Amino acid sequence: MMDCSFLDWPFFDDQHRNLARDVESWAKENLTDIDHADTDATCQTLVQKLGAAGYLQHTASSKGKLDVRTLCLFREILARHDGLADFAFAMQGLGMGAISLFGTVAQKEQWLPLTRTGKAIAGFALTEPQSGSDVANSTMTATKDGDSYILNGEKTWISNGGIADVYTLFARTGEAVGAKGLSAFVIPAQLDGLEIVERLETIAPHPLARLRFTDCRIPASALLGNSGEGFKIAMSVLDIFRSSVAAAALGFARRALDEALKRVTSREIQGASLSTLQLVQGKIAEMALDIDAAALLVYRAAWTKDSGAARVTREAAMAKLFATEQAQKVIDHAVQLHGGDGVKSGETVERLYREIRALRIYEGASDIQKIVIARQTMQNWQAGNIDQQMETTA
Ligand code: COS
Repeated sequence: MMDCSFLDWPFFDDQHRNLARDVESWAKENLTDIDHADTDATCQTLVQKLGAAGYLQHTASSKGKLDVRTLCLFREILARHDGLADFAFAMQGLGMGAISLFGTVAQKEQWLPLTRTGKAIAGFALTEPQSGSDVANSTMTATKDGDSYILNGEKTWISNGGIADVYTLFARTGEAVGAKGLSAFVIPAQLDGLEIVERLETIAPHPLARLRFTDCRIPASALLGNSGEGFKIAMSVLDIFRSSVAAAALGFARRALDEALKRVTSREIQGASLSTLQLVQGKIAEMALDIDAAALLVYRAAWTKDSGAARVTREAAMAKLFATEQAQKVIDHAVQLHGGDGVKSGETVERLYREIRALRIYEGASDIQKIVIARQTMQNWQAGNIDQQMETTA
């Protein structure tokens, strides 16, 4: 039985607690034995099912505000049951995040009713072959031509690439060099000049692709927010979704602990349960501690954003860095406690071991999160924010 005591923490309202219980029982009924062989078909089915259950309503907002605690609870629960279900839910949110936060009424009316019901699949096209971590150096161009923009360039590692119906896309519009010369757009996937040039296979398969844009004409009304603000739009979306990546890592880690507990209490060594060995107990203790510490960081970041903070860059980066790195360790312990079975294809802990790895890389690698945390900590110190806060509360 999973420990649900964290739901009593003061980060949550009763609506979160009720929703979490509802999603948990839905997941138990709908997410057993999900076929991971055909990821495209499975993701399409999962999006439809999540849409039919009404759950994708939470991935986008026509009022410009997403409830981050809800997103995190969904991802934690779905990831504990099935990685592709978590992916299907999360990408609807990430793909439409910029529209939710910065879109016009017309853009929201065109796309959100479709993605929130599972009738359209969304993607987030930011990364390029030459710029993954260094977003400010993105080179894909969107050149203004009368009432249109012309798109040229490539995007890669695009989740849902190949099955998405709509993408949020970031491209250089040239107002300035670097971060201040990028803009965000919302574009349909069916576009003359847009091709899927490569499908990307990974250790834990998901629909992923490299996209090439050749003289693609889009209307000026596809611009999201103001031109030149694409970098800030991308970072604002990532501030929300990085906490949710951390929540998914937490879900994987909780599942690994469940599996480890099942194993050590059912397996005997030299006539006694594995769970009686102190070295085994040491591992269980470390896993439980890492999980609780990660959960505190995840829901601290989510609660801070939901409580009205303008930016949670530092909190989200801390949550993502810690939860993903520690989940990798927790899962590794679970594999070790399973002995040979831990590396056998098809075992749950073997799947978790493959699934967790990418979370330490995508939406800002661990190394980038460290840079973000250090910069924010130094900025706060230089601005005297810490002293001021102490004086206010004294
Ligand atoms: N919210 C709002 N604005 C932000 C912001 C945020 N989270 N982060 C940065 N900005 C603003 C800064 O305030 C700055 O604006 P001003 O010049 O007006 O002050 C501007 O954006 C540029 O910021 P910065 O100088 O920090 O940009 P850098 O090029 O140094 O980039 C990192 C910073 C490395 C942190 C950023 O590129 C990053 O997060 N990279 C990882 C990208 C990623 O997650 N890729 C995965 C793609 S999705 S799978």
